[in-house]
Amino acid sequence: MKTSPQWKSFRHSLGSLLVPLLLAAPVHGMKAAEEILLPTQDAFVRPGSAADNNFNKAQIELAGRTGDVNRKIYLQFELPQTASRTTGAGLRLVIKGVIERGEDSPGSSVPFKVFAALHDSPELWNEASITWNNAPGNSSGPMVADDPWVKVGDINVPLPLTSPDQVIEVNLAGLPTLLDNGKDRYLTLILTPAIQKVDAPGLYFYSTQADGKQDLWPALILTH
Ligand SMILES: [Ca+2]
Repeated sequence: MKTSPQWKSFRHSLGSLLVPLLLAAPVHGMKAAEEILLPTQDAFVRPGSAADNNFNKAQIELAGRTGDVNRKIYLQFELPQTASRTTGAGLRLVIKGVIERGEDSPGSSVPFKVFAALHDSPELWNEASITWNNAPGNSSGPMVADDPWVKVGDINVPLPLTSPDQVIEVNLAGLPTLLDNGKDRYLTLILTPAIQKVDAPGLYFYSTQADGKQDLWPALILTH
């Protein structure tokens, strides 16, 4: 995947975040380069009465609620040849809004986890047909992903949000090892809630269906 146009657009909108990173490299005598990958597929899934429904929408939703309003996110990336040299990784997401908590919930944050696995075919799942019932790695419950997925990072997003279109970046500390050891070309990240409570708050993020808003799409940032 070519990086330049994407990189430029991100630099334009998120320059305040990237510039310090870029400036830091020569100071430390490193030649770190950042590669920004956009998902080739993204969707979310819900259990229960929605378990056979496909949610390939302009937003991807995550929530640690119980029952059929629980939500997991699936993101797929096509990896570049340089992926095996990755030394650091982060998942950038732009929050479009909050799935409000119910009156009975004390929730003041949204903790979630990111699981990763490599695979050799982009057809492992498709954003237009994935459901809770046919999603790979989804037989062990709402807060985990099956083997061979491994947890590579987590985050706890405090509420209320600090700004419209708030940007978060999940440090995927476990991903470089996975990329170094694997040869397969496709990466699927599964985002699961880290809690499960009735009416727990959730988040929804811009997806790649947010037309003309590429700056707001999910992005995997690889440093190598
Ligand atoms: Ca999608």
